[in-house]
Amino acid sequence: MRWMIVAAMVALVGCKQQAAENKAPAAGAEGAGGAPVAKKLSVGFSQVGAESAWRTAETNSIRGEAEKRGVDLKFADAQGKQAQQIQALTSFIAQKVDAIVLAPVVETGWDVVLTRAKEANIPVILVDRGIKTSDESLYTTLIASDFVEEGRMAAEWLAKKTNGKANIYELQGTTGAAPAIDRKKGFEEVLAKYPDLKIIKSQSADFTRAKGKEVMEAFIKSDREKIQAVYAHNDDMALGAIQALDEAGMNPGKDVTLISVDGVKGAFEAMVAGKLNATVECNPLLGPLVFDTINKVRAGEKVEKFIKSNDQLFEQSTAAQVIGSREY
Ligand code: GYE
Repeated sequence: MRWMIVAAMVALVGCKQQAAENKAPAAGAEGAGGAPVAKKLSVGFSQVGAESAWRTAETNSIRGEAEKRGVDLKFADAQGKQAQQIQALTSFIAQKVDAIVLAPVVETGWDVVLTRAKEANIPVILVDRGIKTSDESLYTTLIASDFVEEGRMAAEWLAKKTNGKANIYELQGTTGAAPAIDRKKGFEEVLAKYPDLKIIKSQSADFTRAKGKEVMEAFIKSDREKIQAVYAHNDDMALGAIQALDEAGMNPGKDVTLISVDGVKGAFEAMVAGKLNATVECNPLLGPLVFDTINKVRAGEKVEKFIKSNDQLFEQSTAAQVIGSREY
């Protein structure tokens, strides 16, 4: 009897050890008893804020993917302030994270903090917005859409829709942000070919629905009879503008042609309702690509400097068919 108990105990200990070994994928790390312990990948993510439905979709995609993969994600919401993003990055560097994911609110002013990340050997992955820097080695790659191309697509569509003739009112994104600068640039590039397609007024509404409504109200107050088209750098601002036009009794989608960028659910709903005319998609579901890229970089594989999402334009006429399959 006694030998049986001893044998059972030996077998049990053996089993436990085997289980511990199976659970130990990490290289180098060792637990208290000498058994290897898994080290989670730690990633710091500095997000702009929560100004738009697009951004919320991006946050959910990156957080959701981190959870799925068991990544220790340190998430910092900067509430639209670059100073807070710099603070977050400084703290990620102090915590010696394995990688930093940065969605930069504006294009300039990153060199000092990114130099610190580089000195600490922490790869920086830019997501959704690019930066201007004199030293491209300060970041590993940019995963984003081509905003200049989005602006061009919006203008070509509007030119066709209006036969090259319209008074346009533009709602710009956050001043100094890559998507605001580039969506304007691409749009104006195409406008140069159409002398009667003109931007009459252009103002920043910070990518939010509330400011989109406010700025549109001011445009209506001063220019009511002139307004024929609205180009908004994102859907949220267009939705705010639609509200202002509705309240002024101006028939958005019919008397006033509206086009915006992002392709969020709310934009599709507005198209189905006949109030928004078109939207240029910009993919926010970057989570899987972000972590695949981090893994590649850590494995020493070379990655492209610009990993581009492919976007397409959606019109009112197909919105009802497509809306059910939209993921954000
Ligand atoms: O279009 C807008 C958001 O950086 C691409 O930021 C992103 C933009 C997006 O607030 O809705």
